Amino acid sequence: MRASLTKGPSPLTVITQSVSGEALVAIDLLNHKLDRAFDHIDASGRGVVEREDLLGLGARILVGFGESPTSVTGSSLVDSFDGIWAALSGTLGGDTDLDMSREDFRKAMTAAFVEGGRYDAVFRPAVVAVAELCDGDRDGLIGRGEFRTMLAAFGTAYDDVDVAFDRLDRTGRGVLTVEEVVLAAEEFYVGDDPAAVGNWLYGPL
Ligand SMILES: [Ca+2]
Repeated sequence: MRASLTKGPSPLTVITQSVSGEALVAIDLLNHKLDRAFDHIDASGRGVVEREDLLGLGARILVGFGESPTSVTGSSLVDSFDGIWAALSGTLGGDTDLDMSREDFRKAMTAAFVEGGRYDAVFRPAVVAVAELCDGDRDGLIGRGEFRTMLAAFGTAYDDVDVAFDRLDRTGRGVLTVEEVVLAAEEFYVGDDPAAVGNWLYGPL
């Protein structure tokens, strides 16, 4: 049966109970997360995003950590964010100056990274760059404060950061590993498993 979908405190599980069919549930979950990702980029709430908006998200992350966009770390983050935009716009005709609607963004993310197989080559490097920024002393561990600095750039509410951190910190150690955050991002952006911990990367869905 669908026990894995109907237990647990996520408000999304309530929504999914009314949807018939496992495949449809999975698509709804992923689209819901992609909409959240769109909102992270559309910080001004215009309803469309352009290249500068995605680079702006990268810039907010860098500012949060006091990292220059021209440092080695900073430029690798900027370059990888630019690569994501190029891949997305490439699925929509190739004009990198286009305005992307929420629906366009869903389609492009799905075409490039969910179904298109470009996640590892194009998206993961951006995730790794962000996760490594969170690990300022390079010991492989990310504390709650560093995680909060990252999520602030995404516009995540203060309390939701704590919810996200506690969900991702499966063993209750009080720290996350860089690898855990990188895996959570993959589960969030291209995963359709309703039970995946990574669904909680930005707090409750
Ligand atoms: Ca660390």
